[in-house]
Amino acid sequence: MVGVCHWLLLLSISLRVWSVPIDRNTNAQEEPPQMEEKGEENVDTGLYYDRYLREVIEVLETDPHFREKLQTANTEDIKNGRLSKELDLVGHHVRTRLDELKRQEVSRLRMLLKAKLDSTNTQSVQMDHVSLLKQFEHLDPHNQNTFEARDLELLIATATKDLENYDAERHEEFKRYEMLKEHERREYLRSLDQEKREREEQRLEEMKQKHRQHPKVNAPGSVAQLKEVWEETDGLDPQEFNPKTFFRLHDTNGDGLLDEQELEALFTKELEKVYDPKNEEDDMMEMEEERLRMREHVMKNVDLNHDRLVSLEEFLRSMEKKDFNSPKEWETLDDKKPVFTEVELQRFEAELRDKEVELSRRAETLRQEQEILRERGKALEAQKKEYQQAVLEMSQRQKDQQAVRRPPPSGPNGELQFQQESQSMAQDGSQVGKVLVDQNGEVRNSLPAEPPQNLPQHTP
Ligand SMILES: [Ca+2]
Ligand SMILES: [Ca+2]
Repeated sequence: MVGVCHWLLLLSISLRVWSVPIDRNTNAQEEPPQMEEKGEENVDTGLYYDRYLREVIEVLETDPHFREKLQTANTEDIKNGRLSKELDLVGHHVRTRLDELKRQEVSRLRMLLKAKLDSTNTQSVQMDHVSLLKQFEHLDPHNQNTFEARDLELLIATATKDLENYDAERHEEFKRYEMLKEHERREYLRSLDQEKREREEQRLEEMKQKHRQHPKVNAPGSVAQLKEVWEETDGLDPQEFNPKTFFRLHDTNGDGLLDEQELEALFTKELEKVYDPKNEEDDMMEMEEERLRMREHVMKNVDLNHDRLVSLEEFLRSMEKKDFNSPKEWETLDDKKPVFTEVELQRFEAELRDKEVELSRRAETLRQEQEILRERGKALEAQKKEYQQAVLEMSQRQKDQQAVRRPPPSGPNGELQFQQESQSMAQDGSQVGKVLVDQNGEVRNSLPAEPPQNLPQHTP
């Protein structure tokens, strides 16, 4: 049962652990354990090739031969690539489906590359796809059309490595978060005048002290800590504490193992002593870092075979370890040195400044481009007007020419005819130029006050 099953198990556990949102503990006490979730296909490893990984596993599991091999393979078989060789024996339709998945993945990676190149404004003179695709380690870039044993080998190796590095990345992310927080705090204080700054510094110091006042935190995984969960969370009699019962009670998905999330859930009680989302002085990001530290501490002491799972046997053995179970208080993040040094902070601030400069440079380029576009738009508009004017003049000229050529209108027997318009104008002639006197005795002229505009210009 060790081997790929474990790898897959580990993978699926990791999927669940990492799918939990960062702020999951803000309401941890009200929510039932998330193990009941059925939608495992919706959770994400956080790996950028998560979907590909999942789909490959799903397709492979549809093959009875490969499935059987999965059950009997051991860690060695995976590491030395023996399992990947079994790919040669899977059914044709499974291979076709895998080829298809790989082609989709390659085309997705190409798009990623293109977007990256576009965003950095890199003009790819001759884009060498193979060498660019080499930066992705989870598939073989030399063959972009079919899924081969090498692809499975690379996928397993890369996913395992990346998953193992995940905690390290989380610590790194937290460090950056803390540096940003410190940077902003300093900038803010710098922006105040001396009197205000001193007052603010005092307020921040008080908040810090308030945060540090909390009940004693038990070392995670120690009997004292577990007993507290037994009594306060499970509501059981402390006199009847039973490690086996405790284990079963907290193996919420009933697979006989405590995985990372089941383990982390045990620390909620301790974390609540230090962090309350309602308090301004308690930072929930720090609580998550604390939870991660606790889990790592327990795994280091309890997980003897390093499969990132705690078996009942490992659990019971940990109860016997005296040094692990010493009633020593847990050193929280606040008792530790800051997670970054002053030099690291300075480097981080320099990076921030560089980014800012780069951003304003890009904003300026964009503004200039916009300006050029606007100017070009204006020129186009002017050109359009000129063109319309030319068309108007041309059609007017045509009309004039036609009018000159047209013979005078004639009656049925060839006699000349009066034009209706001029006739009615003659009848109405009495009104033209007549001065009118209105009811108030004011003089009004029927002629327009101003000469009509836009009259055709006669050029000599
Ligand atoms: Ca479990
Ligand atoms: Ca283990």
